[in-house]
Formats: sequence, C-alpha cells, structure tokens
Amino acid sequence: MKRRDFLKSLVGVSAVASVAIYAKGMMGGMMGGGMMGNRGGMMGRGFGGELKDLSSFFNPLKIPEQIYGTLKGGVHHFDLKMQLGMSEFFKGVETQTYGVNGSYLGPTIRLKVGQKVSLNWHNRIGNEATMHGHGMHLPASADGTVHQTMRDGSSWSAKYLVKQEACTNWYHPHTMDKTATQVLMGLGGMIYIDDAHSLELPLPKRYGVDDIPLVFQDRQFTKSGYFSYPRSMMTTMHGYRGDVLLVNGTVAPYMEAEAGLLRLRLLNASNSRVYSFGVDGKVVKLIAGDNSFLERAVNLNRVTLSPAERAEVVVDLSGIQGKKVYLKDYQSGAKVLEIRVTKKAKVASKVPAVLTKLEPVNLKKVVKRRKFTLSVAGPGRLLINSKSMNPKRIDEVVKKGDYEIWEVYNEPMGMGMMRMVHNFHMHGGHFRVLSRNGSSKNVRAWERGYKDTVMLEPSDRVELLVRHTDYSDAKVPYMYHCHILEHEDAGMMGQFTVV
Ligand SMILES: [Cu+2]
Repeated sequence: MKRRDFLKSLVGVSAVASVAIYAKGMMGGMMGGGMMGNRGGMMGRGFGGELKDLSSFFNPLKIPEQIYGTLKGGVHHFDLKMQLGMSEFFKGVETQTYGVNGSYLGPTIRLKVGQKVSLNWHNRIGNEATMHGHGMHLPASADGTVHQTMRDGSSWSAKYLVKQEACTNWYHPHTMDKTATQVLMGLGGMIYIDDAHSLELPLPKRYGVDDIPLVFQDRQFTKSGYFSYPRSMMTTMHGYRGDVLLVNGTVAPYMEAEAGLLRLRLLNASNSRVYSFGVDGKVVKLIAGDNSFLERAVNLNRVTLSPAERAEVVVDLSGIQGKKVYLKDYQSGAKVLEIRVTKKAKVASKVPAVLTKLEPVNLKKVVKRRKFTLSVAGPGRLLINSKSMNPKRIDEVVKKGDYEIWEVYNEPMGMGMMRMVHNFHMHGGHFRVLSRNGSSKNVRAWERGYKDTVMLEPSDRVELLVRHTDYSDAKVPYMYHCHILEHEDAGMMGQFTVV
C-alpha cells in the first residue's frame, strides 16, 4: 500500500466529526488562524475506534535517545525541556505535538539505584503543566503532581535519591484537568532504573538492540493530520481511543533483531485503551511488572496491560533468522510491531531461573485496612469513595512504615456504560497484589511483583499490601487515582499524606 493511501484509509474513518484539540488559542497563536476549531462538534468517536490490523510495516521503529545525566557536585542532573513541536507520523504530513527535548515523547532517562538525581524540567509548552515520575519512590514534594505546577516559561526540579528495585518506570504530566490532553500531545517517556544486581543478570541489556523500550499509544487523526480529541461525555465516560497505534511515536513500525533473546519493555502509555500483548506463535517469558522483576520468570502467551502498567517479556528468536514475527494486541487482534530476524545473535544472553527476591508477604504485620470504592454516580461523575478530587482536601493519612491493606472495589452501577473498567494507581511507592475477588489464585502472573497500578474489571475487588517507607510530609500529599486519563481528569482521584 502506498503511504498516502495508507494515511487516507486511516483518516477517512477517524475524522468523522471529531475535534482537533488544538483549536486556535490553545497553541498560544503558534499556528495562526485557520486550524479547525469545531469545539461544538460533540459526536466524535471517543470510544470504539478499533485499532487497524496493518498489512505492511514500513517505518523503522524509533528508539528514544537514552540519557544518563551530567554529574555535578555528586548529583546527576538531567535537563529536560517540555516543548512544542511538529512531528511527521505520516510522510509529508505534519502534526502538532509536544515533546521533551524533541518533537514527540522524550528521551529514556537512565537512573541507577543509589544515585542522587535532579530532573530539571523546563516548561515551554505555552500552558501550565507538571511532570510526574510514575512508579518512582520519592518525597511527595518531588512527585510532580498538581502541587508542583510549573507555569509556562518556568522550571522545576525533582531532586531525590534513587531508592527502589530495578524496574521500568515512566514520566508524564499530572496537570489538574489537563493530563489527558498533555499526554495525548506527546509529553512522556521512559525511565529505566538499574541496580548492581540487574546489571549483573545475563538478561539482554543492549539498549535499542536486544533491550527495546516500547511505548504504546493509540491516536485519532483528523483529515489534515492533526491529533483529534473528541470532547464529549462519551470520551469522558469511555475514555479516548484511537484507531492508529503509535509505538515510540512510530506508525506501522518494524525493527530488526538478532536471532537470540529479545527483551521487550512494554509500557501502555495510552489514555484509556487496554492491550493484551503476545508474540504470534510464541510463548514469551515474563520477567518483570511495574516496579520490580518477578522472583521467577513465567512462560505465557498474553500479558494484559491497562493504562500506565508495564511488563517486560523476553522472546526467544533463536533459529529463525530470515523470518518475521509479530507482536500483537489480542484485544483488537491487530499486529502492532513487525520483528524482522535479520542478524546472528552476537551475545549469549539468558533468562536466569531466579530474577530477584521480594520481601516475603507477612499479613501478621498489617495494622490497618482502607477501602477505596471506584464508582460512577452519573454522566461525568467519576468518584472514589463518593468524592471527586479536591486538591485542597487530604483524603487519607498514612503512617510511615505501617503495613496496610488497601481494598479497591470497582462498583458496578446499573447496566451498560456504568459498568466500566478502571484501574488504581498509587503514588509514592509500590504495593503487592494479594488477592483478586477473594482469591490469591486470581492474581495474574504480571501482578506478582511490586506494582503501582492495578486493573479492575467491573465488580472486581483487589486487596493490595501497602507500605510507605522513607518519606513523610504532613503538608504535601501523594495521589491515588484511576489511570484512565479521562477518568482522572474528571475527578476520579484522591490524596493521601504520609506522616
Ligand atoms: Cu476509571
């Protein structure tokens, strides 16, 4: 298929009465007049836009630059500019975007446990914004939430000691009411955390060669190539979904791989879409979830990730040089990445039997149980414990060091649209998923390490073992919320302090 036809086939469906999010004014006049400003159009396709299954993959997968920072006075400094840009997702078609040190998404920030770091964010997007380290264990004042807002033109530094397990985290805005559109426009990127142990494991770890960051984002485009974001109650309730998948900002991506082990770091950075990833015709080894390795690798066919969740899998490509395999999303049935096995393996990596040792779960230590009910009280009324987010209100006060169980329930209300998938993300640290619907057997393979985000189908109830260590601040709260960004922006969020 010619690229132009490909684009036409994509936009022909996606642009139906949708609304470009960058109506004149939001861009601070950058584009001048003439942009589509049809903010009244409420039809849109905020839900339902199904991913297209591609027949050809013709763009080399973009691999974000990795940055290690500059060491000054014992602190690793990272300079990160949030900026406006134009991106060419389709040949000859420019799309207005946001990026970090570039036009779309940003570099992979490489951190090592034990380092003191300063992430120096510079906001130049023409609007207020924040930048949150998702999955990072850090003080609330360094968390990058609504309480650390940067006005346009200003800067803010997140300074902290890297103190957690090796894992794959990410950064994205957490701006009050604006997270969905700022992430959609392209603010975000990966954080790789290594430690002495992870660097010693014989796993694939050549960045961009056999250790591949994969950021998945579905998008709708208008006919003229702009991102569209239908502002409607349907979008708020069901979440934004697009029919074009971007992987690291690449449409129809392929990559070349060696005929050995390939490690894929999967990040669902979509606003609301849930994916079930698998490699067609292959069993993969799952090695890590959100915040840690699993203790032991698990063979599986599918890993289901709701927004913000991560997983690392290793695929064995030995013996199939000259062939292609496909990473697929089994929710939509679409192939999402073509892997061309074109080279001989240069390194003999392997997946060791034991990957890490997690703190044993001991329920005798639990001193408190808290309940969080996610509910939909009406159109646009998305609540946690019957409350909508209020940045001036502290909902929970947690004692530092206490072991607690947080019980999270996705309360179904009525039929149809009130029965919806949510997830639950906690800032400040990690949790263990103890049970789902009353049984530890229902805890999925990718939920068996340290996690910060957990998915809940309608009526699901999960028990999380929580312990907040190291940092306390009676004034500055952390957040918990649904990570379907439309739900978060609609108020499905609360705040807690650790004292
Ligand atoms: Cu939700």
